[in-house]
Order: sequence, then C-alpha cells, then structure tokens
Amino acid sequence: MEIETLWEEVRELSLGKSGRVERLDSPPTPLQFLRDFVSQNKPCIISNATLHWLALSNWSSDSYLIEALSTSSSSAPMVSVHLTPNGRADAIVPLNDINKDNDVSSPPSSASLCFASAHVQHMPFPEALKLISSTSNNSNNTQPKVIAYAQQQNDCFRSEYSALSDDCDSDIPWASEALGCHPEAVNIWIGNHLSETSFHKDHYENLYAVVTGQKHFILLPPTDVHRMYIQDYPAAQYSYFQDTGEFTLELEKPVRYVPWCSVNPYPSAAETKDSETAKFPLYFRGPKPFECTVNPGEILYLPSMWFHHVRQSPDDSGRTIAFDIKYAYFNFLQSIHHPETENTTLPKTEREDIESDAENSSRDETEC
Ligand SMILES: O=C(O)CCC(=O)C(=O)O
Repeated sequence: MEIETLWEEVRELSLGKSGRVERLDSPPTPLQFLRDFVSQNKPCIISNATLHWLALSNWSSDSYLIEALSTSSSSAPMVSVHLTPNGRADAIVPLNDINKDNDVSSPPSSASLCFASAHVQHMPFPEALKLISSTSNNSNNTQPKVIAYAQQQNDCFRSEYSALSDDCDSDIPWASEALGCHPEAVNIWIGNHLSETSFHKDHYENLYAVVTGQKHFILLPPTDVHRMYIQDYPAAQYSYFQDTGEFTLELEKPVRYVPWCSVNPYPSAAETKDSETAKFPLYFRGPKPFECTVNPGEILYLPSMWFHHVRQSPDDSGRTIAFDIKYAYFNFLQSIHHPETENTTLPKTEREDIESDAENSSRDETEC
C-alpha cells in the first residue's frame, strides 16, 4: 500500500539506514542545525550541549534547590504539581480506573475510555520534591497511591522557577539563531520512574534538555499518523482528596471531546500485548518506532508534528529533571515581510488558525 511505502521511505530519509536517532558530539552551528535537521524535519540528540550549566552540577541536591528557590520569597515557593493514581496524566484511561491497576480480570472496553487530566495542586516546593522522590525511594515495591509530576505547560520555568534562572542559559543560542526567534515557552518537568507522558504531537520545534536522570522517548514521524489511531475521547478530571488519599475520576460537564492517540506502547497487565496488537495492528505490527534515551547534558531536538511518548529513569535522589524548550518557528516565518505578499490577505480559516496558535502558545494543549 502507498501509505506503508511512505512510512518506510520517511524512515530512511529521517534517520538513514541505521534506524537510530543521530547523536552529535557537540552543538551544531546554527546553519548546520537548520540545514541538516530543522529543514529536513529530522530529530537528533546533541551531546555535551549544556555541560556548562550550573544546574548540571547542583540540581541533584534537595537542599540546593530548596534554598535557591526560597531566596525569591519569604515563604516556601509554591509550584504546580500534577497528581494522578497511576502516573498517566493527559492519557487515555478507563473511567473506572481508580486503584484497579492490577485487576487483570476485566480489560476495559473502548466505550468506557476517557481522556484524563491530572489533579493540579499548588504546593510548597520542598513538599513537591519529597513527594516525587519518596515514590522512587519506596523500598517495599508497592505502587504508591499518588504519583506526583511537577510540571505546568505555561512557561513555568520563567515564572514559578525563575529564581533558578542563573543556573541555565535563557535559551539555546544555536537554535535561537537558526530558528530566528527566542523560545515561546520554557517548561520544567520534575518526575520519577512512574511519571509518563502519552503519545502526542506538538506544533512547536521542541528541544528537550535533561539535567538529571534520563528521559526515554519513543518517536514516530508525522507520516505515521494512522498508526496512532487518533479518536475523540470524552474529557475527564482526576480529583485528589488529601484526607483519605483517594482519587475520583469524573467526566467533564458539559461533555467535551478531545482527539487523542489511542495507543499505549506499554500495555498494563489488564491490556495484554496480544489484545493491544489486535486493537492497534498498524502500531504493533508496523515498522519499529524510534527509541532513544537522553542523558544529563544532552538535548533531543524533536521537530514539530512528530509523535512522542515519554518515560524516565530517576537519578540517585529519586527524580528526573528536564526542560522542554518550545520554539514557534512557524510564527517567526509568518512574521517575515515579503514584498510580493504585501497586499495579500490570508483566507479567513488560515488567519484564525494563526491567531489561535498565537493565543495558545503558552497554554496547555489538549489536542493530540
Ligand atoms: O517530559 C515529558 O514527560 C513530556 C514532555 C513533552 O512531551 C512535551 O513537552 O511535549
């Protein structure tokens, strides 16, 4: 079939015959980055990219982070933390999922699935750090009742965490020069081995910079869209009750539908590999997705519209800290003046798309 030939051809074009994401030993020049990766819509990992950041040597220490963040305010700094019972926020889960992770007797029917958003709690930074690390350091190997992922996709590093800004560069200079703009958002993600981000795509050029721990990515090019089985799911919201330690998961009212990728590449015990393969054969039987691990000091460049699924391994302190630096290259190109289009007005739908992109640029995205 033609589309399947396209999958193979794009693979070879994107990653050559090795099937591996290319790793550069040092940062590219802006020209090399633009020519060899951005314009070819091709991911790469850049090693030795941020070794000069103080964050790399200091952020494994709780006391350093707590002290640095506390200097900006008299009380403990507050940060946004996403709480779920299973580490899967903005993911497709059964509506009756609560605390039933180990129930293998009744696999969920697709009718009962929903797009679940985390309970977002603003809590003092030291408390957030303790909650995240204690999950990793849980020695009796039982699944904790609450899994915390400190993150907020609203440029949070430059707001909630601004007291740490001297520990990192404010942008990635070779990327800013190549893309002609500064990052639209710099988000920090602090999680543990249970924090997971489901398959989705972004219309940004993303640079993921790992500070401590490791990030594990599964990547699929935009041409593999059919393999993601994108469907509309009703939006639902977790609520966490601190006094009982329990969650509820309720559908939003009025009902709102979110188009999202259906495939979970790591099926749970209730969703066996065989049953998932039967539901999503194009994913499980198609060409092997690209997998890569990003280490401290490295940056993954992920071109816009590539599907990605993210997991992590914590450092010795029990956490992974990474940045997601988002560049809106398209907005920059759009803003360049071209004399021949001076009097051309864009069709209404295109104009609305661009305006809504600009509005949403630093907000959560709830579209796969
Ligand atoms: O680090 C993560 O868990 C997910 C980051 C991500 O996928 C994104 O920002 O688009």
